Amino acid sequence: MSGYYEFDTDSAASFAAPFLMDSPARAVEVGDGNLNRVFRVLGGDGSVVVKQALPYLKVAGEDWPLTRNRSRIERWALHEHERMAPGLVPEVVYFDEELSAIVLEDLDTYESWRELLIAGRPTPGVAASIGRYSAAVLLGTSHVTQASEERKRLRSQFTYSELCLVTEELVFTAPYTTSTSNHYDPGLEPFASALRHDTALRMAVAELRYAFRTRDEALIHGDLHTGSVLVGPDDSRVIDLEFAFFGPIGFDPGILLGNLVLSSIAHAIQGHREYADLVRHYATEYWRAFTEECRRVWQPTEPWFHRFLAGVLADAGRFAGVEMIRRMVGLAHVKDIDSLPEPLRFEAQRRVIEGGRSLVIGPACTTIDEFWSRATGTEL
Ligand code: SR1
Ligand code: MG
Repeated sequence: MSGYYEFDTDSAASFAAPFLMDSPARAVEVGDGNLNRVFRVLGGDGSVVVKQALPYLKVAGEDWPLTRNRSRIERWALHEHERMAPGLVPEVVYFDEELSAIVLEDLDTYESWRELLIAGRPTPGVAASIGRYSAAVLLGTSHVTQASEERKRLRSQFTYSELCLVTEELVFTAPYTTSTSNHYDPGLEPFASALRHDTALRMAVAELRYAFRTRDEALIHGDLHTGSVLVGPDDSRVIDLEFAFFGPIGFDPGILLGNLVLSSIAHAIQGHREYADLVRHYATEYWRAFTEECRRVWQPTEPWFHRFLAGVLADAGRFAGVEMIRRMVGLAHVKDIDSLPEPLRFEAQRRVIEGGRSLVIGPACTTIDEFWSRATGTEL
């Protein structure tokens, strides 16, 4: 019989008390995520975070049941990514398999990168640090650098999970159908309908879905949007690794770059020209740090290197495109755009869909500048 029960603030506090020097502990629920319950548990002299997987998709309600396997996947992925990119993910204090609960260090002085970007605050160094994280974990778990025995072991540990199916549905399928999980402003219906009737686009998206399913190139984060990055006073951390699996290397850079595009378009539409350009600079910094870190771990004389990177950018551009589109018409939206007042919101949504489509069906992006120009519909 399973000893699983859903935490409330009292049970989360009792569960975490042994990890705090000074009991008694008290808990507050802090998560507003789509999949889990997250509590901050405070003792007299310190605090920890408790993240518990629920047996259903929180955002969709109990009608969308899920196993709690993602908790174990996240715990394993935190371990592997910490090995590849030390100090760039939160420290795991304890894992309880039966309760599907991870106790993590409390990053209470950190803020969500998405929220900082929405507020128009400069975030120096963050993009470069996440670019290095991406290169370290993606190359580090790929055939490029990982010994084949170890990779074989990891490959059997991380299978194509239930959350991969959620991504398939929410990113690659539902936005191009009349799925009831989609939602958008009524004014966007002509654009949503155009997506459903765009054969060239649907074919290209189906090809990307196939790549997502079949190209087991590296242990990717699987959901690397700007809300999955916490920014601290001295460093940044990548969180929420439950979507991790062996997938295409270009997926994580694509999701991150796509979300930076959303932020930049939201600012540009509000007339925040300088900040929109700063976000563009962050995208360039992310890509530069990614490529520099790849170069560092790659044999300098390897002739294939440039072509490899060109392939990653080509994939990233297309994955960014589907991410942008699904955030406009699918189930999970982003605050960057949804918080805009009308008519700015409509104009932003229209531009995002157009940019996303251009990335997905157009030729492969060959430079980060070309990516940005196509994604935002601005001059090269
Ligand atoms: C129901 S889960 C919705 C979205 O939240 C996660 O962060 C992923 O992006 C997923 O697609
Ligand atoms: Mg997430």
